[in-house]
Amino acid sequence: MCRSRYQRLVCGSFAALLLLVALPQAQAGITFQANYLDGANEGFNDTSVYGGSTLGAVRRNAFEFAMNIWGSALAPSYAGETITIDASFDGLGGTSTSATLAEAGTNRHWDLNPTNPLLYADAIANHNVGYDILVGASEGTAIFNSDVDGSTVLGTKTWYYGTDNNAGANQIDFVSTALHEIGHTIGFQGLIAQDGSYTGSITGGAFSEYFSQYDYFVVRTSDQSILRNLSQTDRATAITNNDISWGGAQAIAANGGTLPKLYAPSTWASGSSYSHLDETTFALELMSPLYTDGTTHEISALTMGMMVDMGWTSAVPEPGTLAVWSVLAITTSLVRRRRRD
Ligand SMILES: [Ca+2]
Ligand SMILES: [Ca+2]
Ligand SMILES: [Ca+2]
Ligand SMILES: [Zn+2]
Repeated sequence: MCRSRYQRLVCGSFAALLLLVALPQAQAGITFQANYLDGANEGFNDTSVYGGSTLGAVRRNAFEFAMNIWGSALAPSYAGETITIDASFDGLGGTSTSATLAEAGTNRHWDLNPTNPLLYADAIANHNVGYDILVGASEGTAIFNSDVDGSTVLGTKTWYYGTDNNAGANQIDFVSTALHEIGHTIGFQGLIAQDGSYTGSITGGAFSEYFSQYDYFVVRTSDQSILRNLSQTDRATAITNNDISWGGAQAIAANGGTLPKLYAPSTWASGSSYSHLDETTFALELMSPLYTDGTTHEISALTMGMMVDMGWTSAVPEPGTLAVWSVLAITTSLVRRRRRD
């Protein structure tokens, strides 16, 4: 059933998905491109000799390989649909046994319907409306930890920049990490805080708090209440009590009819809790919070189901709604992926 405007969009996206299945050659995919922010001779521009190439070139090749996997997996809603990611390598620190591998997120959210406190990550907003809302502005940011390649952080472990998913025992697969972070940049990211409040806000907006297209689908596992409809206190309890799951129809179907469990350890982990699949249940899933040896380069049906639930491949809305968008005046925090040995 399609009742609200939002649900109509989801139904439209399902029709588009069926078309994609029937006519795969007709879909060109979405173009992902990187805007490398590193300085001369560091990060993605590092000129150190690496194999027969340079370290920077090898890093760029691996990141672009990951972007192309996402680009092929998503169907465009308009000609030339492009997602630009600000990408860099920076020292994010860590210890010999634990480190943030990378962090990423959308660069902004958009309010597509002022009568509803629902915000869309930039890339999904573009996809929904059928054009680039803010031309010239990158949609997301991904920062990778350059310290991993040093001898202190995670000891002798280093990044593996090959694209063949063949990282050695002492290596961390960069492509799978990049795939994970790109997922965050295109909307796999909630706006809830540890205290159960939503951090989205709009200057002059009609609502006191706003939630994202990700928050829209989170439910309390124990009674399947929609999380955003609970009191702030009850939300705070659920997100630190292993009691949240994904309530979107496409992902549930991809998970065999069971609501996919989300990561909600008893101790709130900023950047990890809530905005990932549950680590214990889904250790090898792309969007689990911890890097696990054996992670693949596959965007699973479960992950794609969550993306479709959130609006990817949805149809372009009616032109009559185009005049009402407003800019969200918040800076979005970044979501992290960690390594723990
Ligand atoms: Ca840098
Ligand atoms: Ca843009
Ligand atoms: Ca290291
Ligand atoms: Zn993550």
